[in-house]
Amino acid sequence: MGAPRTVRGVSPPRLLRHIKSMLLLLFLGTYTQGQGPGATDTTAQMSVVEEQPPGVVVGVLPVRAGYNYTIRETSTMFVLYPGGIIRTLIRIDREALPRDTISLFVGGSHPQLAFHPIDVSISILDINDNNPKFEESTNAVSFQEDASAGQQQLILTATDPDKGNNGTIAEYQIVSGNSDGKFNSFHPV
Ligand SMILES: [Ca+2]
Ligand SMILES: [Ca+2]
Repeated sequence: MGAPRTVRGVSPPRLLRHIKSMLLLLFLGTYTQGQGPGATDTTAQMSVVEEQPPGVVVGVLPVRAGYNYTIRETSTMFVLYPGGIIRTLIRIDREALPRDTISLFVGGSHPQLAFHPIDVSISILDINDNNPKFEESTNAVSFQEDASAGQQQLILTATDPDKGNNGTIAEYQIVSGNSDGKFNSFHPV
């Protein structure tokens, strides 16, 4: 057995301290990248619940003093107020949008300092504002007159454009025309 292994003449206890120092530097470097002004003030994530009246505050951008900010492409849904305040311009219907998240590019200009871009991502949050609908208003099924109990016929399922639980159909009910109780409905799992 030879002497304990060393790296570039660094003995094991020193090597351990060396590794610890490197890890600490790596951690601080990563932390600074994630938290520093260079990373956080050029992006902004916010959200707003759909179907609210126009003028609702969506969020506040990380603006810099002395800058003048504008939304670079005209937005039909959001407006930027002094101080970096973003408000809705219209009542937003999530179901009418091609996607749930809207991206805005906001630019800040300053007479002396560098351009300050901010990528803004706004999530439109769902409310349960739609009822399930059948694609066809009528759905014809037929049973033999002498059919035994328990015979089944499928009807087309309904759809609900809301998201997640808001758009999940838990059960179907026969609401009229079954006064003598000859039929029953159930939702196949
Ligand atoms: Ca719904
Ligand atoms: Ca909805």
